Amino acid sequence: MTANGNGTGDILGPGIEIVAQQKLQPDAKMYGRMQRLGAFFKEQFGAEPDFFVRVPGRVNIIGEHVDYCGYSVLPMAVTQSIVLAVGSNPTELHQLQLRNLDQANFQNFQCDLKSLSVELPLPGGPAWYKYFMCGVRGIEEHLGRKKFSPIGMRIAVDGNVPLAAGLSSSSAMVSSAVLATAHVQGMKLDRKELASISAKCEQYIGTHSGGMDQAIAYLGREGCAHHIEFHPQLNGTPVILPAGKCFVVANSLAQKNKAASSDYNERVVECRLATRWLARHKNLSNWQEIIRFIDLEEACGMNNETFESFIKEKLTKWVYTRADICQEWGIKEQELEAKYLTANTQHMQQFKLRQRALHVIQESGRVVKFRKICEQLALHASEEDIKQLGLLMRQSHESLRELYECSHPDVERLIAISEKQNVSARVTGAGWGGCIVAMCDSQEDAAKYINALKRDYYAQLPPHLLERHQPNDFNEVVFATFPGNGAELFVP
Ligand code: NG1
Repeated sequence: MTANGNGTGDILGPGIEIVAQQKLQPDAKMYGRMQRLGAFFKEQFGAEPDFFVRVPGRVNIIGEHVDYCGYSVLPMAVTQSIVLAVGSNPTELHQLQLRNLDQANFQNFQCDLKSLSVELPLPGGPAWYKYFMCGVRGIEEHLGRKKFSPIGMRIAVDGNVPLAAGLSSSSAMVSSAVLATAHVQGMKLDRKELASISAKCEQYIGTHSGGMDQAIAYLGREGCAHHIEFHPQLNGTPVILPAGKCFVVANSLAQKNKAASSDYNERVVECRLATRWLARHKNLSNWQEIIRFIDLEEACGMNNETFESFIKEKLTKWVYTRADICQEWGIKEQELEAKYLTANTQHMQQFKLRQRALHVIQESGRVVKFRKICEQLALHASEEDIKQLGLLMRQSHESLRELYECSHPDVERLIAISEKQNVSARVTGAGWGGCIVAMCDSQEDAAKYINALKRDYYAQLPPHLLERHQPNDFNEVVFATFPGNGAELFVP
């Protein structure tokens, strides 16, 4: 086993990188935070934790709403993270006990690991601990009931990833639960395997998401973004962002809890319907089973350009009704609902297949171009290339607003201020609120841009938000961000 030099893990051979156990040193960045969490753990459970887990949130630089269609994305891990202090429970062998450091907002939770279930209430978002339960259940399913030992776990949680803001707080929680449970169960901590388990089990929460957040949560590396591919298998390639450029995250403070609404799954359903529609036009006998654009592209030997022309040729309407789809496929509405809609999209009457498909194909092309330009820039700086990066970010946002319809008036206000400052910006994450990510030419430019946002957006917030964020000069809601490490495991 050799250390990979970045402190994030050990390399066990080609393609296998594990989450290595690190000794928690007093000079470690997380030392203070872990000490505080360890003290809280002791106060709650009367014992010291056995180990700590840290899993970051992420900001996606480009490649939005393409992961569940099989296409690659370009995120980076942020410094905000979920930290867990974990100990076994010697007295109550099958009990899982969860405590959140933020006692005022997150209730305590306890359950029996022998009868684990993640039942979700229908209206409203899931309680915070359900995300944790997803992770425990993910490991249980992975190992199988027989191999999964219901070893009691005591967990103290501390999270500082902004909630429902597109920075992947939910996946950081699910992935941290997967890592902690996997370690307690004595599993080999292979980063890609844990990322895949985390992506799969987060679906228990009800969203049919892709695997971007969980992949970067494990594969992130200090100093670089990652080009994450999902097809033919999960792969992450470090991408050096252009020297001197500074990425800024600004939270619109319009919260969007994906699991409490059907918007996200509606887009997933539209993409799946569009894929099948096109596959049928290609006379593929298994058209019903093809649900990701990337699989169709591959099956038909198309490339990005030919695929786009094909979409324009075969999806000619702006809106498809249930009747349009049923007639084309020779099915009844009941079959459409049962086979093609998800539990929370049964109400859908209209489907914007053309717009969604065009966004996905064009956005996937932008990701590949963005990576190529970054690679060229690493060899020699070019003003023209830098401009292209900015243009790709702006095009991505425009497409998300117009074709994917997942922006929000508050996000648009942030984008308009960015335009005025001549800064390229786009909504990041699922959208419908949440954060934007912007690219500034230097740290000084980023500071000026942040001041402009504070003056023109944050200082104008309604009183209840001003009261919460002004005392800290809005530093938690608008900040420069630098690529951080993926999941880490520390022993005291
Ligand atoms: P957010 O909502 O930002 O965590 C979601 C999905 C991603 C991806 C993006 C859109 C989850 C856990 N994550 O991210 O997989 O599809 O939207 O690009 O649902």
